[in-house]
Amino acid sequence: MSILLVTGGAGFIGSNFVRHVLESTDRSVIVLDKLTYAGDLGALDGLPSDRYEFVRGDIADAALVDGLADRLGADDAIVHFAAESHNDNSLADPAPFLETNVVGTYTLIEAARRRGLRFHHVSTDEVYGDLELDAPGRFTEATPYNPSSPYSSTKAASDLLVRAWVRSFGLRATISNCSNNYGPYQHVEKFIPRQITNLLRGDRPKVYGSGENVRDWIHTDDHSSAVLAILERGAIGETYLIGADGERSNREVVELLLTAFGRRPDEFDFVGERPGHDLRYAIDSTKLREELDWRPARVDFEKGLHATVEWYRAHETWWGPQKERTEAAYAKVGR
Ligand code: NAD
Ligand code: TDX
Repeated sequence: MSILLVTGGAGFIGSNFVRHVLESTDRSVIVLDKLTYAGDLGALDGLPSDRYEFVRGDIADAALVDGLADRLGADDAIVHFAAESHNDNSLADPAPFLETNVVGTYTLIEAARRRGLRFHHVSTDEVYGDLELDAPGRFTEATPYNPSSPYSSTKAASDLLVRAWVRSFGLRATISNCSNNYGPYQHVEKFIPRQITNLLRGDRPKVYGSGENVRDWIHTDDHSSAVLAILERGAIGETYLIGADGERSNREVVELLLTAFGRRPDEFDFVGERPGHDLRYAIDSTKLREELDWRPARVDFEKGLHATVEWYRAHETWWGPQKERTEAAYAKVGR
């Protein structure tokens, strides 16, 4: 039975991955998470204590990381989800993004390369910048890096560190770049949970700019199954794009949510624009599908969105404490 050291395992996607691994394999998991504003142990409730251990700490703490890496062997791996993950926060204060996304990733790959450990780096499609709204074309593994925001530039930097460690030191690493995730336990600062929780509180959804910006949505369950497929069957040194053909404009998503709540589809507010707002993301995941035989399971976006609404309706005790603080921060910047 092998061990996965999962960084950021108390966050939205990391916690989903931990559950997926414990349910679908016989591996054990050690979670390393700093429990920032975005981490919550509630997302890990009820896991089997004989196969799961939680360690609170910072991925940029080399002594802590070395101590954990010393417990891993040739069949084990580090799966790296931990990040500062929100574009709007990176515009308000980029410093933690540099520290966690760049120095933190550096600290982990140094620990992995000194011990010859397998490493998987979780990244984002935002490293490629954006696509025109009306032009054809999607991101592929060959698209040049062109990040727009402090968040995406630090994720791009972390990807480049991993690539350089593969080439220079033979680090046994893979990288994945995924599109926008949605599902349970996503922080209410993000687009879909913000609008759902506004509607649950009787408020109106808030749309940036024109609402025409397009995101390519994937359920977080499918992101987890793709990361596990890459970890188990991916070729060392390779990058795989993860996506589920879920392109929707922000306006379309808000209209679907309003309809789900029995409200008129125009009952939302346009608020300020996000500086540097990327227009469109779209993923071509052919390589992952053809080489690793991966397929997304949750391909019906409207069904997944409705299930996510019901999850937030049933879990106000989880998201309620985040909501006031998040909306106060948005109010300060007019979004
Ligand atoms: P999240 O913000 O919900 O969770 C991040 C987790 O990392 C939290 O539990 C937080 O406490 C932890 N963390 C932050 N800084 C840390 C540090 N210095 N040391 C240890 N732990 C730390 O993020 P998410 O949406 O779950 O994203 C997870 C990963 O997936 C990130 O690397 C992100 O770039 C990537 N990603 C996210 C999306 C998306 O749509 N959310 C899409 C593609 C890729
Ligand atoms: O209130 C809002 N209104 C709005 O119109 C918010 C919070 C967002 N938006 C827009 C901005 C984007 O066009 O919705 C879209 C999605 O916004 P976010 O949820 O902030 O996601 P995005 O900026 O696309 O980045 C996400 O996908 C890539 C994740 O947050 C990143 O972690 C991931 O790397």
